[in-house]
Amino acid sequence: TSFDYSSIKSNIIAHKVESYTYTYGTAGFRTKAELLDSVMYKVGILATLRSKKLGGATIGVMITASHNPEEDNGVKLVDPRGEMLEQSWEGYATSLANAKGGDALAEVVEEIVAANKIDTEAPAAVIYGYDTRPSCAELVKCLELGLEVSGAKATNFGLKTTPMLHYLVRCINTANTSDSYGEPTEEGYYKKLSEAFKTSVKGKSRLSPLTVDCANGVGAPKLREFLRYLPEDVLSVNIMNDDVTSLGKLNKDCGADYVKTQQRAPPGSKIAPGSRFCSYDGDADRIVYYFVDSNGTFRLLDGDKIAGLAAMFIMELVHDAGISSIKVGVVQTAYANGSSTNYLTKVLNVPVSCVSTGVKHLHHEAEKYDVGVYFEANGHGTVLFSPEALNTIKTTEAKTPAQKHAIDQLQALTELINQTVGDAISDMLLVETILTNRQWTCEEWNQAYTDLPNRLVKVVVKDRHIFKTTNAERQLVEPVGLQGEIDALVAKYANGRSFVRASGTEDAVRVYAEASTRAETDELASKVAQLVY
Ligand code: NG1
Repeated sequence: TSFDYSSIKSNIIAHKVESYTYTYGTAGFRTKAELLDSVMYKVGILATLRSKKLGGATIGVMITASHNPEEDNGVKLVDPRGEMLEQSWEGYATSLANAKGGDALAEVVEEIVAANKIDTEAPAAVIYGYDTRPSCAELVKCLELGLEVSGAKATNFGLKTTPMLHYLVRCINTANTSDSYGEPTEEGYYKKLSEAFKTSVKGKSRLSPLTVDCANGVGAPKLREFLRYLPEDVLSVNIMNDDVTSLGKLNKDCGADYVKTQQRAPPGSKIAPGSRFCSYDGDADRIVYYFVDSNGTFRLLDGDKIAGLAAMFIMELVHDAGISSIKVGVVQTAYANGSSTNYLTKVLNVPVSCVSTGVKHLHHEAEKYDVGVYFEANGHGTVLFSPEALNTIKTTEAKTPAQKHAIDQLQALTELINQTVGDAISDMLLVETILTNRQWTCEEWNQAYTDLPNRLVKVVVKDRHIFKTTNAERQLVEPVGLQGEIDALVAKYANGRSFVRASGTEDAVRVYAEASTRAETDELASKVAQLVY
């Protein structure tokens, strides 16, 4: 197969809705599945071009719409080290997707080729995977056509969680190097994580069973498969919401997004004081934990709580290992609860950066630390170890048994944590490792700090693009004057904080508010929403 302009032109899949404009945003392309066939074809071409540009390195394509409803779908590209597509290429993705007709498409392709000095005859390798959505089968065919006309060596990895695909891309590109990330198979992923977990909890008593809500998505079969690698006496898990065959069930009244936004357990979950629950989202790249306390009150342990737990544990290990050169940092967004930021900066004394919403922003900022812990409040995040930190952990020689234990624990964490992207299975194992080592209940974990009451409201406006922000999205610069009005409202509330930004994934504006009490928080959120409307 080779790169063939005439075939690229003649095989183009027409746009279903002429007037629709596609944007490659923080989550790639995402919209109603029926609008995506033309986009998939072009993403195939884009992935090929990206691979050719990078000397034939393997590029990943994941078809999923994550926590969105079942009728939606989406697609995102994965760069060679398992990271999200480099930002400068997002514009190419958008231009390709909006090109109507063969000639327009060929023109955009030529522009990308020229701008990046791509040798169209260079080799290209692309792997792809997809979630459980019924629309995936059809969309995969469109992607395959795009890969074929552009001459990529394409490999279908089938049903995968998003983080598994990221893992596979990194493994393939680092195979047979000193930087090898693991065996490039699903089994390799299970083995790596399960072995690291066994090491991490060695000698500790197993905790009570954990119930995992898999959002009726791909996390269900994959978690079940993974558990075959972990004996029941090491980790005990009950799986719920694992129906991936009935139509309409994916993410419906369950999953991480439901639990985080509704601040309640999915209907039907038999949650009682003492039990420990977590929820994945539809492609298993997010996780939140929760429990009911002794008073029967629902308590959410979200991404902020996970970040706090992970930072606390890693800082102690680094200290016990006697490796003072390794500095830990945490990255959050404006949606992080004010109490969590306070806990991190005042109690843990760890540096915290705040960046714009979207995992790519957090990921890049986290790379600036020796160990960068990053989580969005909604449960999407991971921990990154810099190459120097990895090397230090590997080469430090212990002088005492306690120091050896800490170094071994750190080493196991570097294997346990999926360092390409947030991963519900891997993050779950991280939390379980920490709780097991501490012999903690969720209630004890939750004691680190008390969340300020908070409210997230979605406001549908005529044109969300008029809302322009600065300062990691915490302040509006346009519409002119609106920020002043928000500030005046916020000033009336103790511990008040509120900000407004346009969603990158939905046609709406989001209003966030927090304050000392539930009533004040709701009032502040609704008043700010009225300003926006
Ligand atoms: P938008 O729609 O831009 O707010 C949402 C989430 C992000 C991130 C992206 C990508 C909130 C408030 N926003 O972004 O954190 O996860 O989706 O999926 O949770």
